Amino acid sequence: MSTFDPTRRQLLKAAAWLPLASACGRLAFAGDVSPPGAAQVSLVVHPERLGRVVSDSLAGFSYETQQLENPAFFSADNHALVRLFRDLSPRGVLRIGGNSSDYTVWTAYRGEVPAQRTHKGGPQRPVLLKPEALHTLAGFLRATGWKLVFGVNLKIGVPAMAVELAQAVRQIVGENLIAIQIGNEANNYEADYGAFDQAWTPYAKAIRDAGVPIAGPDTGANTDWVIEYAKRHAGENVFLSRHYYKEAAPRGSIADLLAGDAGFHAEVEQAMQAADISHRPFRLTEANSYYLGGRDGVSNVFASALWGADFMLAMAQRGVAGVHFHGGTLDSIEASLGRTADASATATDQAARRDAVTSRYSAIAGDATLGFQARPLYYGMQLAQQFAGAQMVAADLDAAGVNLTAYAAMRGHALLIALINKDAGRDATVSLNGLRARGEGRLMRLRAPALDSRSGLVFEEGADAAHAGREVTVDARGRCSVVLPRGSAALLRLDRFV
Ligand code: BDP
Repeated sequence: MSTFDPTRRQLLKAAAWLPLASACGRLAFAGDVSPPGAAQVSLVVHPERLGRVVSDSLAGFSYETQQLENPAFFSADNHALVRLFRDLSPRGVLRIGGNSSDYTVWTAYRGEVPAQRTHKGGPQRPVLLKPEALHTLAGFLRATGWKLVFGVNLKIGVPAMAVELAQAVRQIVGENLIAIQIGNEANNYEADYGAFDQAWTPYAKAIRDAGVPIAGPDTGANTDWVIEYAKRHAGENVFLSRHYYKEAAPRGSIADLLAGDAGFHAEVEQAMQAADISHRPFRLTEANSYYLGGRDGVSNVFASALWGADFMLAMAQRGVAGVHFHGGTLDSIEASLGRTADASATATDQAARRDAVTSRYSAIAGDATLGFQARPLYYGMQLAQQFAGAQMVAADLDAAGVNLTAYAAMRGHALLIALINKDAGRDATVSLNGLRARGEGRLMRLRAPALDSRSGLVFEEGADAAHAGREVTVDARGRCSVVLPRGSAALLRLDRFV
């Protein structure tokens, strides 16, 4: 990245305002100066206009089944990975699946498995899943408090093996298994929904007859499949699902990612209608910025944190129960795409080596040998996960043309407001109205030196919620203002709001 990059220069300039920037109400107003040229944004909060209750398990992860080939990866002994999961959420959901789940051979299965035809863009060899990997996975789930959604093959066409694997997962993981999903993105290999349904039905029947819960359809990009599946099968399913990626790498850019995806929001609303009618949660069981492994310099930089926080909250606002960001080691993702990883971990410093062995879009970097660390996306997830269990409330935003989003929710007696300035060029002063007069709380910022920063991120949410970030006070007329530099986000928590 060049230091002559104007975006970076402006961001650094804007960052210089940060020490002054958390003015909110009378305490800090005296010291607050709006950066010259900052757009005047207004947000009116309507706590009486209640929206969706955000799921406890909003933040989730998705990994390839191939990741289980090394039973040491998802293991209670990986303390750093356990901590990263727990710190993100005490009630998260881990989805195991991806392309490699459709190529997985369960080694305890004694029946015939047809020779698998490899194809361009898919795994070149079957994944061999051993019972030991399920045992260590079960330990990892116990250590983290997370639950499991597990994908079995549809593509191979061996329901008997899928049933045996589903039963083994259920037996070994126990109550921590939420559901089995059958087939990964079958829209990529079944001609249409009817063909999928026909192939899926014998699997679903056999797995359900074995007493194991199912979910689906785990389609890649077909909302119409979700709707049709809900009509036919919702009653037999624990939840409904599909995936999301904005585009295929190497297409994509920071500007493209931060522009958002209004078309997808509309699709989610349709899927949610189907989910609501059938009283089933809807989860994005696999999602990330750019498929085909992610885009370097976009999926793994600070921009992905702002995108991830905004994406999760936009989904939560529409009622999506979970967003599972796909990731894992570079070799697991590259294998899922029929490619060989070129993970030249030659760097001497540990952080760079962990980064090198990790897929570009993964929110966590590292492996069982090198240890683990958070990537930028992880911090964005942390911000959004603060809304878990809260109830969304209406907030009317006039963004004055700035690419800025805002979300408000009530949790217990506290009001939460997330402000995300995704604009690379404009700082904003957000005037908040409709707050409780003289309310008090904390303002926690999510920031980094620049949108393309890979490190140096700060999310001021500390373990000690009472002292995280900065104190803020609302004025006597229920107003306060927050200066939000370009390319940064903030979480405002006003305690004893009601
Ligand atoms: C999804 C697949 C997953 C891939 C991912 C990608 O389910 O296995 O790793 O795309 O292309 O469609 O990055």
